[in-house]
Amino acid sequence: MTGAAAMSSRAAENAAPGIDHSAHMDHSAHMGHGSGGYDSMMFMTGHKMEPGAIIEPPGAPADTEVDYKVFDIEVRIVQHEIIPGIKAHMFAFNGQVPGPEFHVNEGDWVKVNFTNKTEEMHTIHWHGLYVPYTMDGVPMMTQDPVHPEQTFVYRFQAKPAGTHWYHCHWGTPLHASHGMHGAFIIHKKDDPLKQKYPYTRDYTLMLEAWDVDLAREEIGGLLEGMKQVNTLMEKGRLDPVTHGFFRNYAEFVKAYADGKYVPPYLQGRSGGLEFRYNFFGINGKAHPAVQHMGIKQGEWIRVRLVNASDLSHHMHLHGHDFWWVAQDGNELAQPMRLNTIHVHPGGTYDLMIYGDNPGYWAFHNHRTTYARNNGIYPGGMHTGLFYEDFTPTYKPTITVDE
Ligand SMILES: [Cu+2]
Repeated sequence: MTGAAAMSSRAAENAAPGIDHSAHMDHSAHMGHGSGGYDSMMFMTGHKMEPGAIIEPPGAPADTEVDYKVFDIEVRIVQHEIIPGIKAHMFAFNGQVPGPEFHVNEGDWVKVNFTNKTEEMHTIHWHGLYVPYTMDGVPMMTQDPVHPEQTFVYRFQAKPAGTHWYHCHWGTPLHASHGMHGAFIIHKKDDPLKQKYPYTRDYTLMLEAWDVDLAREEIGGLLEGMKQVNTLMEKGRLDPVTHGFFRNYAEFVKAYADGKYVPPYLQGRSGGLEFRYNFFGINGKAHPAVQHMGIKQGEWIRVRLVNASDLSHHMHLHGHDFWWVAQDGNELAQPMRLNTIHVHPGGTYDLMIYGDNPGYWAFHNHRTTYARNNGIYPGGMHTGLFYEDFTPTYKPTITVDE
């Protein structure tokens, strides 16, 4: 009953004039759509198309009430070089892949002016953060997508502490993996992890997978499609039913029953966005272009793994064990000593490594399919742990980069 009541007040707020929502409210309560899903779609109600619009959702303090740390972030399409010879089309935050890494302190107030410099729609979802729901970045559920040349202002308090990330939540399978991801690190005051493992360096490794062929074709196609939709919307000629924009679940069901709308999953497209990932990487690069991690004998380093792909990875360190100390930003009650860790899609994993075995050591995905470039091994998700105060007794004939 609580869910149904909450839904009905929100549905009333979002209802277009003259639309009676009472019928579907009842239906939704029974069908389990009461507290989310299509019922909170806001697309066609109060939705702003104008380029240049600054969208300030409710739910967070104003500039005068708290002291915000302000960040400006924009998305545009770039040709990003993964390794020499391979440039891929990507949606890039501030022109870089991955996006800028945020470092804030627990409890800081954060304001992010997010500007869309592409012809596509986007949002930002703050993965793992306790933001107000109006700032959560899920299109059709908590906000309208951010249209071309618009700015959406995200405001929230940085919590909880730990390793988190952010990504686009519009067209997530393509957008989030193909550029729109970055780390969001919230530092804890007197971090207990730093006291237990007195690390002096802190590395973030965003784990990535790309289908560079699909990205090229699909981004081109999306931009064409979006241009058509934008033009129709501007002229007031967009037919919401044909284009699949509904205010609620009941409208969707009715349009389908009336034969006016054929959902994409029933259309001729077989498989839709079917990714055949052919490049894998760390921090925007594939081996051998991936940067190595430095360490010295007797030094602790912290390594934050963030899986920004929708694949599972199995990261293995040579010559050492590491201590797995946190997952999804939260310190583990019982750290685990491992040399291979299973990294779930979307998850973050914090490792501590102690330098006690000087040498050059691989740290790579042990699912070797993902340690290839276009099928050729070695490549992909592979980096190195390189001792800096180390005189090698043997150097292979190929270069070992310092
Ligand atoms: Cu996007």
